Amino acid sequence: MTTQQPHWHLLGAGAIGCLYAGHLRSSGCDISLIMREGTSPASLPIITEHGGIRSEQHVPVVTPNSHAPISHLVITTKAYDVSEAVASIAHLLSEDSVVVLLVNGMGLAEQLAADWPHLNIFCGTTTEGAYCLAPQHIQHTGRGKTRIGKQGEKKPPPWFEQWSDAIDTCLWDSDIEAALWSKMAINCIINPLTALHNCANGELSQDPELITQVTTLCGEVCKITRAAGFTAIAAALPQLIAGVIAATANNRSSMLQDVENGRRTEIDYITGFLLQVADQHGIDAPHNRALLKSIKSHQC
Ligand code: KPL
Repeated sequence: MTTQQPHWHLLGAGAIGCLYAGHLRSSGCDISLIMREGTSPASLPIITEHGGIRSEQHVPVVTPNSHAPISHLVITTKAYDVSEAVASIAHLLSEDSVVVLLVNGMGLAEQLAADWPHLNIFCGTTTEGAYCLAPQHIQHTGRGKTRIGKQGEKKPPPWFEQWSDAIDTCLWDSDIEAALWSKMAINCIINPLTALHNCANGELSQDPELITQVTTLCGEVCKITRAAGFTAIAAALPQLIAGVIAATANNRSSMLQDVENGRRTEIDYITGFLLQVADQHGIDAPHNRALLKSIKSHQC
């Protein structure tokens, strides 16, 4: 007996969203993009450029006014758009709809679960690199790892096989909270510093003033990480940060790109979340607090 493959819907057709939609579609998965009301084409081409090779996948489009129920949803919006985006399609979700939240920062799964307790929420994090050349036209800059998991679930659900077949390195992570924390800790240091100093990630290990700032911020993040119970991550954080800076030396961080394009940043879900945890543990983190303030004063 063959089990029926789920139909996925994707909310948030930015660079990472298009990367997943293109990969899932090209491996034969049934997937539709959820676009704003008024989007007229019944399908859109997703163009991916990678290593000089261009591929194109036509993906069906639906809008929040459509009546198609959503059983499996991937969310790749900006962190601050998640609540409103889910609210716009909440009438299409059912009792046990699966939601895969692949969004920067932390705290969103808890917020979603509080607003829509019936959803079956999984979280993910990725080190895939991509940016938009034009709407639904992306440059895939670097292959990375995607980790998906759900707190307390050791084994992946049946649908995960589709993902591991479609996405180059897609792993089930039975400790997804640690993976999300580790990514957030890295983003707390690299993203605001590169956004404020308008530099590529690699500058953070070249410029003496920036090297000092990385060390100071890292000290505060380590303390909070340890207090939050992620002791192994706290111990490895300085090497982890140095490794990511080296591996992504030519990248312009997502926060720098947001600032350059006049978009709101995701700082509230990165440094903002870290500082909430610091407050819960009575830890002072003046350098991260100052960075949060500077980034917020830069954004419209
Ligand atoms: O995740 C990133 C981001 O830019 O958001 C890093 C790892 C810092 C790579 O640029």
